Amino acid sequence: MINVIGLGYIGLPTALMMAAHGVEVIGTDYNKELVNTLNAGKTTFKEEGMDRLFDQAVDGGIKFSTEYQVTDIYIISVPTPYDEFSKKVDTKYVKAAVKSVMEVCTKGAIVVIESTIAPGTIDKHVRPIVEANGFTIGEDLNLVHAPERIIPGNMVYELLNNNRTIGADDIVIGEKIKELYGSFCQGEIVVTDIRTAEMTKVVENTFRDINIAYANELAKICRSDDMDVYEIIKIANMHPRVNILTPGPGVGGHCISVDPWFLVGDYPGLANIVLAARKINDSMPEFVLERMHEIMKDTGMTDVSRVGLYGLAYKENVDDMRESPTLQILNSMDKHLSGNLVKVYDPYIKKDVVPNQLHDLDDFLNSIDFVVLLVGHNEIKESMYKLKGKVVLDTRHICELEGTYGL
Ligand code: SAJ
Repeated sequence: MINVIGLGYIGLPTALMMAAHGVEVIGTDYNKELVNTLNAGKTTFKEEGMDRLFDQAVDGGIKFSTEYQVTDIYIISVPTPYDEFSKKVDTKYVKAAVKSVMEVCTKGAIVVIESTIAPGTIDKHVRPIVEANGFTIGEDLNLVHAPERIIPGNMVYELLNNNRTIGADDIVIGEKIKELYGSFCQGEIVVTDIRTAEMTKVVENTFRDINIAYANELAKICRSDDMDVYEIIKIANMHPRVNILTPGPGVGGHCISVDPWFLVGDYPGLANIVLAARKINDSMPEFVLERMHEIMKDTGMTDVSRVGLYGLAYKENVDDMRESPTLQILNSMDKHLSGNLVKVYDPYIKKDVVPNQLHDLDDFLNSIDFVVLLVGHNEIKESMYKLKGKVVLDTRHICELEGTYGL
Protein backbone atom coordinates (compact mmCIF):
# COMPACT_ATOMS: atom_id res chain seq x y z
CA MET A 1 0.00 0.00 0.00
CA ILE A 2 1.12 3.56 -0.78
CA ASN A 3 0.38 6.68 1.26
CA VAL A 4 0.54 9.82 -0.91
CA ILE A 5 0.93 12.86 1.31
CA GLY A 6 -0.18 16.25 -0.03
CA LEU A 7 -3.16 16.16 -2.41
CA GLY A 8 -2.47 19.34 -4.34
CA TYR A 9 -1.69 19.95 -8.00
CA ILE A 10 0.92 17.14 -8.13
CA GLY A 11 0.02 14.77 -5.30
CA LEU A 12 -3.60 14.32 -6.32
CA PRO A 13 -3.06 13.35 -9.98
CA THR A 14 -0.15 11.10 -8.94
CA ALA A 15 -2.27 9.31 -6.31
CA LEU A 16 -5.16 8.96 -8.78
CA MET A 17 -2.91 7.65 -11.53
CA MET A 18 -1.43 4.96 -9.28
CA ALA A 19 -4.84 3.89 -7.97
CA ALA A 20 -6.17 3.78 -11.55
CA HIS A 21 -3.34 1.36 -12.39
CA GLY A 22 -3.94 -1.22 -9.69
CA VAL A 23 -1.86 0.22 -6.83
CA GLU A 24 -3.52 0.33 -3.41
CA VAL A 25 -3.42 4.03 -2.48
CA ILE A 26 -4.43 6.21 0.45
CA GLY A 27 -4.15 9.95 -0.13
CA THR A 28 -3.54 12.12 2.93
CA ASP A 29 -3.89 15.88 3.30
CA TYR A 30 -4.12 18.02 6.45
CA ASN A 31 -6.83 20.14 4.75
CA LYS A 32 -10.14 18.66 5.98
CA GLU A 33 -12.24 20.55 3.45
CA LEU A 34 -10.17 19.23 0.56
CA VAL A 35 -10.38 15.64 1.87
CA ASN A 36 -14.16 16.01 2.35
CA THR A 37 -14.54 17.28 -1.24
CA LEU A 38 -12.56 14.31 -2.58
CA ASN A 39 -14.53 11.88 -0.42
CA ALA A 40 -17.72 13.42 -1.80
CA GLY A 41 -16.53 12.34 -5.24
CA LYS A 42 -15.41 15.73 -6.59
CA THR A 43 -12.02 16.78 -7.94
CA THR A 44 -10.49 19.93 -6.49
CA PHE A 45 -9.10 21.63 -9.61
CA LYS A 46 -9.70 21.69 -13.34
CA GLU A 47 -7.38 19.66 -15.54
CA GLU A 48 -7.93 17.89 -18.84
CA GLY A 49 -8.79 14.23 -18.18
CA MET A 50 -8.89 14.56 -14.36
CA ASP A 51 -12.57 13.70 -13.90
CA ARG A 52 -12.19 10.44 -15.80
CA LEU A 53 -8.98 9.61 -13.95
CA PHE A 54 -10.73 10.33 -10.66
CA ASP A 55 -13.52 7.84 -11.51
CA GLN A 56 -10.95 5.21 -12.49
CA ALA A 57 -9.07 5.77 -9.21
CA VAL A 58 -12.27 5.44 -7.18
CA ASP A 59 -13.00 2.19 -9.02
CA GLY A 60 -9.43 1.19 -8.13
CA GLY A 61 -10.27 1.68 -4.43
CA ILE A 62 -8.44 4.94 -3.62
CA LYS A 63 -9.17 6.36 -0.15
CA PHE A 64 -8.67 9.94 1.13
CA SER A 65 -7.96 10.87 4.73
CA THR A 66 -6.47 13.55 6.96
CA GLU A 67 -4.59 10.80 8.83
CA TYR A 68 -1.18 9.37 7.96
CA GLN A 69 -1.28 5.59 7.40
CA VAL A 70 0.97 2.66 8.20
CA THR A 71 2.19 1.63 4.75
CA ASP A 72 5.30 0.32 2.95
CA ILE A 73 5.86 3.41 0.82
CA TYR A 74 5.18 7.10 1.53
CA ILE A 75 5.19 9.65 -1.30
CA ILE A 76 5.52 13.23 -0.07
CA SER A 77 4.24 15.88 -2.47
CA VAL A 78 3.94 19.12 -0.53
CA PRO A 79 4.82 22.70 -1.58
CA THR A 80 8.44 23.88 -1.41
CA PRO A 81 8.43 27.68 -1.59
CA TYR A 82 11.64 29.71 -1.29
CA ASP A 83 12.56 31.89 1.61
CA GLU A 84 12.25 35.50 0.39
CA PHE A 85 15.17 36.62 2.52
CA SER A 86 17.80 33.87 2.04
CA LYS A 87 16.46 32.79 -1.39
CA LYS A 88 17.00 29.19 -0.23
CA VAL A 89 14.40 26.43 -0.44
CA ASP A 90 11.94 26.59 2.43
CA THR A 91 11.58 23.00 3.63
CA LYS A 92 9.05 23.55 6.41
CA TYR A 93 6.26 21.57 4.72
CA VAL A 94 8.57 18.71 3.71
CA LYS A 95 10.00 18.50 7.22
CA ALA A 96 6.54 18.57 8.80
CA ALA A 97 5.39 15.76 6.50
CA VAL A 98 8.49 13.65 7.22
CA LYS A 99 8.01 14.14 10.98
CA SER A 100 4.40 12.99 10.69
CA VAL A 101 5.47 9.94 8.67
CA MET A 102 8.01 9.10 11.38
CA GLU A 103 5.18 8.96 13.93
CA VAL A 104 3.41 6.12 12.09
CA CYS A 105 5.93 4.30 9.92
CA THR A 106 7.53 0.97 10.73
CA LYS A 107 10.86 -0.64 9.80
CA GLY A 108 11.32 -1.33 6.09
CA ALA A 109 9.42 1.74 4.93
CA ILE A 110 10.53 3.79 1.91
CA VAL A 111 9.98 7.56 2.03
CA VAL A 112 9.86 9.16 -1.43
CA ILE A 113 10.06 12.95 -1.75
CA GLU A 114 8.34 14.17 -4.96
CA SER A 115 8.40 17.88 -4.07
CA THR A 116 11.05 19.93 -5.90
CA ILE A 117 14.00 20.52 -3.56
CA ALA A 118 17.44 22.11 -3.82
CA PRO A 119 20.46 19.80 -4.21
CA GLY A 120 21.48 18.53 -0.78
CA THR A 121 18.06 19.05 0.85
CA ILE A 122 17.51 15.38 1.69
CA ASP A 123 20.98 15.13 3.27
CA LYS A 124 20.65 18.36 5.20
CA HIS A 125 16.98 18.42 6.23
CA VAL A 126 15.42 14.96 5.88
CA ARG A 127 18.10 12.48 7.03
CA PRO A 128 18.51 14.15 10.46
CA ILE A 129 14.77 13.86 11.16
CA VAL A 130 14.74 10.18 10.22
CA GLU A 131 17.84 9.44 12.32
CA ALA A 132 16.48 11.40 15.29
CA ASN A 133 13.53 9.02 15.23
CA GLY A 134 15.83 6.03 15.75
CA PHE A 135 15.86 4.67 12.19
CA THR A 136 19.12 3.68 10.49
CA ILE A 137 18.90 4.81 6.88
CA GLY A 138 19.71 2.03 4.46
CA GLU A 139 18.96 -0.63 7.08
CA ASP A 140 15.49 -0.04 8.47
CA LEU A 141 14.28 2.88 6.31
CA ASN A 142 15.16 4.19 2.85
CA LEU A 143 14.92 7.63 1.27
CA VAL A 144 14.22 8.34 -2.40
CA HIS A 145 13.76 11.49 -4.48
CA ALA A 146 11.36 11.16 -7.44
CA PRO A 147 10.79 14.70 -8.70
CA GLU A 148 7.62 15.32 -10.65
CA ARG A 149 7.81 16.78 -14.18
CA ILE A 150 4.21 17.26 -15.29
CA ILE A 151 3.01 20.53 -16.78
CA PRO A 152 -0.24 22.07 -15.54
CA GLY A 153 -2.66 22.07 -18.47
CA ASN A 154 -1.48 18.67 -19.72
CA MET A 155 -0.84 16.78 -16.48
CA VAL A 156 -2.65 13.53 -17.13
CA TYR A 157 -0.97 13.02 -20.51
CA GLU A 158 2.46 13.95 -19.14
CA LEU A 159 2.10 11.71 -16.07
CA LEU A 160 1.61 8.80 -18.42
CA ASN A 161 4.21 9.72 -21.01
CA ASN A 162 7.07 11.82 -19.56
CA ASN A 163 10.44 10.30 -18.74
CA ARG A 164 11.20 10.41 -15.02
CA THR A 165 14.15 10.46 -12.63
CA ILE A 166 14.47 8.39 -9.46
CA GLY A 167 17.25 9.24 -7.01
CA ALA A 168 18.15 6.62 -4.40
CA ASP A 169 21.14 5.65 -2.19
CA ASP A 170 20.60 2.01 -2.97
CA ILE A 171 20.05 0.74 -6.53
CA VAL A 172 17.71 -2.04 -5.31
CA ILE A 173 15.46 0.53 -3.61
CA GLY A 174 15.68 2.77 -6.72
CA GLU A 175 14.57 -0.15 -8.91
CA LYS A 176 11.68 -0.91 -6.53
CA ILE A 177 10.38 2.65 -6.81
CA LYS A 178 10.99 2.59 -10.58
CA GLU A 179 8.71 -0.44 -10.73
CA LEU A 180 6.03 1.45 -8.78
CA TYR A 181 6.08 4.44 -11.16
CA GLY A 182 6.38 2.01 -14.06
CA SER A 183 2.88 0.77 -13.16
CA PHE A 184 1.59 3.76 -15.16
CA CYS A 185 4.55 5.69 -16.63
CA GLN A 186 5.29 4.78 -20.23
CA GLY A 187 8.36 7.05 -20.44
CA GLU A 188 11.93 6.03 -19.61
CA ILE A 189 12.67 6.01 -15.87
CA VAL A 190 16.30 6.76 -15.02
CA VAL A 191 17.67 5.66 -11.64
CA THR A 192 20.47 7.79 -10.21
CA ASP A 193 21.65 9.09 -6.84
CA ILE A 194 19.58 11.47 -4.70
CA ARG A 195 21.68 14.61 -5.15
CA THR A 196 21.76 14.23 -8.94
CA ALA A 197 17.98 13.83 -9.01
CA GLU A 198 17.54 16.93 -6.80
CA MET A 199 19.81 19.05 -8.99
CA THR A 200 18.38 17.76 -12.28
CA LYS A 201 14.85 18.89 -11.43
CA VAL A 202 15.94 22.40 -10.41
CA VAL A 203 18.12 22.65 -13.52
CA GLU A 204 15.19 21.77 -15.81
CA ASN A 205 12.92 24.51 -14.49
CA THR A 206 15.79 27.01 -14.44
CA PHE A 207 16.53 26.24 -18.10
CA ARG A 208 12.96 27.22 -18.97
CA ASP A 209 13.07 30.37 -16.83
CA ILE A 210 16.27 31.52 -18.57
CA ASN A 211 14.78 30.87 -22.01
CA ILE A 212 11.59 32.78 -21.19
CA ALA A 213 13.75 35.64 -19.84
CA TYR A 214 15.54 35.83 -23.19
CA ALA A 215 12.22 36.21 -25.01
CA ASN A 216 11.10 38.84 -22.49
CA GLU A 217 14.35 40.76 -22.79
CA LEU A 218 14.00 40.73 -26.58
CA ALA A 219 10.49 42.19 -26.18
CA LYS A 220 11.94 45.08 -24.18
CA ILE A 221 14.81 45.65 -26.64
CA CYS A 222 12.47 45.58 -29.64
CA ARG A 223 9.99 47.95 -27.94
CA SER A 224 12.79 50.44 -27.22
CA ASP A 225 13.65 50.61 -30.93
CA ASP A 226 10.24 50.07 -32.51
CA MET A 227 10.79 46.55 -33.87
CA ASP A 228 8.24 43.72 -33.99
CA VAL A 229 9.53 41.10 -31.53
CA TYR A 230 7.01 38.45 -32.64
CA GLU A 231 7.99 38.72 -36.30
CA ILE A 232 11.67 38.58 -35.32
CA ILE A 233 11.19 35.49 -33.14
CA LYS A 234 9.11 33.82 -35.85
CA ILE A 235 11.83 34.29 -38.46
CA ALA A 236 14.71 33.48 -36.08
CA ASN A 237 12.95 30.22 -35.12
CA MET A 238 13.10 29.11 -38.76
CA HIS A 239 16.82 28.52 -38.13
CA PRO A 240 17.27 24.79 -37.45
CA ARG A 241 19.00 25.32 -34.10
CA VAL A 242 17.05 28.32 -32.75
CA ASN A 243 13.90 27.96 -30.66
CA ILE A 244 13.10 31.22 -28.85
CA LEU A 245 10.14 31.08 -26.48
CA THR A 246 7.29 33.58 -26.29
CA PRO A 247 7.45 36.90 -24.42
CA GLY A 248 4.66 37.45 -21.92
CA PRO A 249 3.57 39.44 -18.87
CA GLY A 250 5.94 37.55 -16.55
CA VAL A 251 6.54 34.07 -15.17
CA GLY A 252 3.96 32.77 -12.72
CA GLY A 253 3.10 29.44 -11.14
CA HIS A 254 4.64 27.71 -8.18
CA CYS A 255 7.54 26.13 -10.12
CA ILE A 256 9.45 28.18 -12.66
CA SER A 257 9.19 31.40 -10.69
CA VAL A 258 10.42 29.66 -7.53
CA ASP A 259 12.93 26.87 -8.25
CA PRO A 260 15.71 28.96 -9.87
CA TRP A 261 15.97 30.89 -6.59
CA PHE A 262 17.23 27.68 -4.93
CA LEU A 263 20.37 27.92 -7.10
CA VAL A 264 20.73 31.65 -6.45
CA GLY A 265 20.36 31.07 -2.69
CA ASP A 266 22.79 28.12 -2.52
CA TYR A 267 25.36 29.30 -5.07
CA PRO A 268 25.57 33.08 -4.72
CA GLY A 269 28.15 34.54 -7.10
CA LEU A 270 27.94 31.47 -9.35
CA ALA A 271 24.29 31.45 -10.44
CA ASN A 272 24.61 34.70 -12.38
CA ILE A 273 22.59 34.03 -15.54
CA VAL A 274 20.00 32.40 -13.30
CA LEU A 275 19.67 35.54 -11.17
CA ALA A 276 19.58 37.84 -14.20
CA ALA A 277 16.80 35.75 -15.75
CA ARG A 278 14.76 35.84 -12.53
CA LYS A 279 15.09 39.63 -12.41
CA ILE A 280 14.04 40.05 -16.06
CA ASN A 281 11.00 37.81 -15.64
CA ASP A 282 10.03 39.49 -12.38
CA SER A 283 10.23 42.90 -14.06
CA MET A 284 7.64 42.06 -16.71
CA PRO A 285 4.46 43.06 -14.79
CA GLU A 286 6.02 46.52 -14.31
CA PHE A 287 6.84 46.62 -18.05
CA VAL A 288 3.20 45.80 -18.85
CA LEU A 289 2.08 48.67 -16.59
CA GLU A 290 4.47 51.08 -18.32
CA ARG A 291 3.17 49.91 -21.70
CA MET A 292 -0.41 50.38 -20.49
CA HIS A 293 0.26 53.98 -19.39
CA GLU A 294 2.06 54.72 -22.69
CA ILE A 295 -0.95 53.49 -24.67
CA MET A 296 -3.37 55.43 -22.47
CA LYS A 297 -1.37 58.56 -23.23
CA ASP A 298 -1.35 57.81 -26.97
CA THR A 299 -5.10 57.23 -27.05
CA GLY A 300 -5.97 60.16 -24.79
CA MET A 301 -7.32 57.99 -21.95
CA THR A 302 -6.93 59.31 -18.42
CA ASP A 303 -9.21 57.13 -16.26
CA VAL A 304 -7.38 53.99 -15.07
CA SER A 305 -10.64 52.63 -13.64
CA ARG A 306 -11.75 52.10 -17.27
CA VAL A 307 -8.88 49.59 -17.79
CA GLY A 308 -9.76 45.91 -17.24
CA LEU A 309 -7.49 42.88 -16.86
CA TYR A 310 -8.41 39.86 -19.00
CA GLY A 311 -7.07 36.69 -17.31
CA LEU A 312 -6.00 36.06 -13.72
CA ALA A 313 -4.56 32.53 -13.78
CA TYR A 314 -0.77 32.29 -14.15
CA LYS A 315 -1.13 30.82 -17.65
CA GLU A 316 -3.65 29.47 -20.15
CA ASN A 317 -6.24 26.79 -19.38
CA VAL A 318 -5.40 26.33 -15.68
CA ASP A 319 -7.25 27.58 -12.59
CA ASP A 320 -4.07 28.19 -10.57
CA MET A 321 -3.26 31.84 -9.82
CA ARG A 322 -0.18 31.34 -7.64
CA GLU A 323 2.50 33.94 -8.49
CA SER A 324 0.35 35.09 -11.40
CA PRO A 325 1.73 38.23 -13.09
CA THR A 326 -1.85 39.58 -13.15
CA LEU A 327 -1.86 39.68 -9.33
CA GLN A 328 1.13 42.02 -9.32
CA ILE A 329 -0.42 44.25 -11.97
CA LEU A 330 -3.72 44.25 -10.10
CA ASN A 331 -2.15 45.19 -6.76
CA SER A 332 -0.17 47.98 -8.30
CA MET A 333 -3.21 49.41 -10.13
CA ASP A 334 -5.48 49.06 -7.06
CA LYS A 335 -3.03 51.15 -5.02
CA HIS A 336 -3.54 54.05 -7.42
CA LEU A 337 -7.30 53.70 -7.61
CA SER A 338 -8.17 54.31 -3.94
CA GLY A 339 -11.16 51.98 -3.63
CA ASN A 340 -12.18 51.97 -7.26
CA LEU A 341 -11.20 48.36 -7.73
CA VAL A 342 -9.78 47.22 -11.05
CA LYS A 343 -12.11 44.92 -12.98
CA VAL A 344 -10.94 41.44 -13.92
CA TYR A 345 -12.34 38.62 -16.05
CA ASP A 346 -11.20 35.00 -15.87
CA PRO A 347 -13.57 32.10 -16.59
CA TYR A 348 -11.23 29.69 -14.71
CA ILE A 349 -11.14 31.52 -11.37
CA LYS A 350 -14.01 31.32 -8.86
CA LYS A 351 -15.52 34.73 -8.07
CA ASP A 352 -15.09 34.42 -4.30
CA VAL A 353 -11.31 34.16 -4.71
CA VAL A 354 -11.11 37.85 -5.66
CA PRO A 355 -14.39 39.28 -4.35
CA ASN A 356 -15.73 42.45 -6.02
CA GLN A 357 -13.15 42.37 -8.79
CA LEU A 358 -14.00 39.32 -10.88
CA HIS A 359 -16.92 39.94 -13.22
CA ASP A 360 -18.98 38.09 -15.80
CA LEU A 361 -17.74 38.77 -19.30
CA ASP A 362 -20.58 41.14 -20.23
CA ASP A 363 -20.34 43.18 -16.97
CA PHE A 364 -16.60 43.32 -17.43
CA LEU A 365 -16.76 44.55 -21.00
CA ASN A 366 -19.52 47.08 -20.25
CA SER A 367 -17.47 48.76 -17.54
CA ILE A 368 -14.16 49.23 -19.37
CA ASP A 369 -12.70 50.85 -22.51
CA PHE A 370 -9.19 49.36 -22.39
CA VAL A 371 -8.45 45.62 -22.06
CA VAL A 372 -5.07 44.25 -21.00
CA LEU A 373 -4.98 40.67 -22.27
CA LEU A 374 -2.89 38.62 -19.85
CA VAL A 375 -3.85 34.95 -20.31
CA GLY A 376 -4.65 32.92 -23.42
CA HIS A 377 -7.38 30.59 -22.05
CA ASN A 378 -9.32 28.91 -24.88
CA GLU A 379 -12.52 30.64 -23.66
CA ILE A 380 -10.80 34.00 -23.88
CA LYS A 381 -9.53 33.29 -27.41
CA GLU A 382 -13.04 32.28 -28.46
CA SER A 383 -14.57 35.52 -27.13
CA MET A 384 -11.93 37.80 -28.63
CA TYR A 385 -14.35 39.27 -31.19
CA LYS A 386 -16.23 40.86 -28.26
CA LEU A 387 -13.26 43.17 -27.70
CA LYS A 388 -13.93 45.00 -30.97
CA GLY A 389 -14.08 48.74 -30.31
CA LYS A 390 -11.93 48.56 -27.15
CA VAL A 391 -8.29 49.56 -26.83
CA VAL A 392 -6.42 46.24 -26.47
CA LEU A 393 -2.94 45.59 -25.08
CA ASP A 394 -2.22 41.94 -25.92
CA THR A 395 0.66 40.59 -23.80
CA ARG A 396 0.25 37.03 -25.17
CA HIS A 397 0.14 37.70 -28.91
CA ILE A 398 -3.21 35.98 -29.37
CA CYS A 399 -5.50 38.80 -30.56
CA GLU A 400 -5.90 39.42 -34.27
CA LEU A 401 -8.19 42.46 -34.00
CA GLU A 402 -6.93 45.43 -35.97
CA GLY A 403 -5.23 48.15 -33.91
CA THR A 404 -4.23 45.75 -31.09
CA TYR A 405 -1.12 46.87 -29.20
CA GLY A 406 1.60 44.33 -28.31
CA LEU A 407 4.29 44.26 -25.61
N1 SAJ B 1 5.68 31.45 -20.13
C1 SAJ B 1 5.97 32.52 -20.97
N2 SAJ B 1 6.48 32.25 -22.22
C2 SAJ B 1 6.68 30.97 -22.66
C3 SAJ B 1 6.39 29.90 -21.81
C4 SAJ B 1 5.88 30.16 -20.55
O1 SAJ B 1 5.81 33.69 -20.61
O2 SAJ B 1 7.12 30.82 -23.82
C5 SAJ B 1 5.15 31.70 -18.77
C6 SAJ B 1 3.74 31.10 -18.54
O3 SAJ B 1 2.75 31.96 -19.00
C7 SAJ B 1 3.75 30.91 -17.03
C8 SAJ B 1 5.21 30.58 -16.72
O4 SAJ B 1 5.97 31.02 -17.83
O5 SAJ B 1 3.41 32.12 -16.36
C9 SAJ B 1 5.49 29.10 -16.48
O6 SAJ B 1 4.70 28.30 -17.32
P1 SAJ B 1 5.22 26.96 -18.05
O7 SAJ B 1 4.11 26.46 -18.87
O8 SAJ B 1 6.50 27.20 -18.72
O9 SAJ B 1 5.60 25.98 -16.84
P2 SAJ B 1 4.84 25.51 -15.51
O10 SAJ B 1 5.36 26.34 -14.37
O11 SAJ B 1 3.38 25.45 -15.67
O12 SAJ B 1 5.42 24.00 -15.37
C10 SAJ B 1 6.82 23.81 -15.27
C11 SAJ B 1 7.27 22.71 -16.25
N3 SAJ B 1 8.73 22.70 -16.35
C12 SAJ B 1 9.38 22.73 -17.54
O13 SAJ B 1 8.80 22.78 -18.60
C13 SAJ B 1 10.86 22.63 -17.50
C14 SAJ B 1 6.75 21.35 -15.80
O14 SAJ B 1 7.26 20.31 -16.64
C15 SAJ B 1 7.17 21.08 -14.35
O15 SAJ B 1 6.68 19.83 -13.88
C16 SAJ B 1 6.55 22.19 -13.50
O16 SAJ B 1 7.13 23.45 -13.92
C17 SAJ B 1 6.88 21.91 -12.04
O17 SAJ B 1 5.95 21.53 -11.30
O18 SAJ B 1 8.04 21.97 -11.65
